[in-house]
Amino acid sequence: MQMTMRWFGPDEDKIPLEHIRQVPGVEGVVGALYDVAVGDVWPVDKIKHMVGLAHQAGLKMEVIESVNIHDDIKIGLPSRDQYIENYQQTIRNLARFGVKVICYNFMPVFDWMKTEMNYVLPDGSLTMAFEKKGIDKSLEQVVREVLDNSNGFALPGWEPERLAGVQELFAKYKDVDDKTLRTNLVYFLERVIPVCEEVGVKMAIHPDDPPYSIFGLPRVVKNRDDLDWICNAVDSPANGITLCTGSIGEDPENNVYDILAEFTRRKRIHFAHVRNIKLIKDKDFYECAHPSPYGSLDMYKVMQALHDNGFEGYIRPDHGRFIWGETGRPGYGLYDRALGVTYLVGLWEALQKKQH
Ligand code: DNO
Repeated sequence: MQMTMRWFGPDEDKIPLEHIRQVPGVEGVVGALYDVAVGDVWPVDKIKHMVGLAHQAGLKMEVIESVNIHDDIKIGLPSRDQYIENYQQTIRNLARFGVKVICYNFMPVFDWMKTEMNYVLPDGSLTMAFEKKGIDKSLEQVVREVLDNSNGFALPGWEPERLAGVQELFAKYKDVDDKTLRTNLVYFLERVIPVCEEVGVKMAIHPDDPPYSIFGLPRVVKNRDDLDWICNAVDSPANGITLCTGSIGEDPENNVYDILAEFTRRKRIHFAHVRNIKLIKDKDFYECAHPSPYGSLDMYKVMQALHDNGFEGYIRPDHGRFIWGETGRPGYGLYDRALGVTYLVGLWEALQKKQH
C-alpha cells in the first residue's frame, strides 16, 4: 500500500506540497495537468516540471488523476482515432517520468455529480451531498449551481467551456446507449492497453459517480458485474480499476467489501479512493468524516478487504469536509483529508500487526 494525496498543481492548488509532505504516512501526490485541453497530448516539458516539483518536495508522483477521455471517444465519432492516438502519446510521455498508474473515467458529460457543494453537518463542518431532488431541474441550472458553488476553484472534470454547451453535448449522446458506450470503451482499451503494457503503465477506471443513470445518460461502471466485464473485455493486468468506495457505496445494492476483496485478489485494483459516505434516504447521501461511526461504510472492513487480499497499489483518502475554518476547492481541503490519511494508516498498521 502506498498512501498519497491529490494535488492540483502550483497554480490550481492553494495547498503547498510542503504541507502535504508533513502529513504522516503520505509518500506521494496524485497529479494532473489542468492547462491542457481534454484530448490534447500532454507535453513532455509540462510533465517534467510537475513531476519535478513533487520530487523537490520529497514526494513521489506515480499516479495521475485523471487523463480525461474526450467525449468523441465515448460517443464513438470518427475523430476518436486522433484523440486515441493523442492518449497513447500522453501515456508514453507520462511513463518517461515514472508514472505507473493513470486514473480515468468513462462517464458521459459529467465526471461526478453532487447537488450540494457546501452541505452543513451538525458539527458545523461543510461537505458535499447528492440529493435526487437537486437534479430535478434544467441541465443548465444543475451545471450553474455546481460551478457557482465551487468557492472560486476549478473543479476536476467540470470544464466550464465544455459544459457551456451542455445541451449540445447531450444531443451528441442521443444515440449512445449502454451497449454503444461499452463498445466504445472496448475500442479505446484495445488501443491503449498495448501501449501501457509496452511502457509499464496501468490504466485504472473510476466507477460512475453516482453508480446509476442520471438524466437518462448511459452508465457502464456501476457494480461488480460491470467491473468484471471491463477486466475481461481486455484481459490484461494493465487494464484495471480505481476502486472508489464512496462511488461504489452510493448504491446500497453494491457490496463494497466483497467487490474490494475480489478485485484485489484478481490484482486489478491499482488505485483506491477510500472515503466514507452517509446514506440518508433512498440513495441520497452526504460525504462524511472518514471514521466508520460517521458513515454507512465500515472502514475497518474496507481496509481489511484490501489488506487481507494482498493490496499493493496506491491509496488516497478521498474528499474531506471543511473543518477548522478552512476554505478552498470543495472536497479538497487539507485538514480533513489529513485526518483521513492518519486514520487509514492507523487501520492499516493494526491490520498488519494483527497478522504477525
Ligand atoms: C472528484 C473525483 C473525480 C475523479 C474522476 C476520475 O473529486 O473523484 O473527478 O477524479 O472521476 O477520472
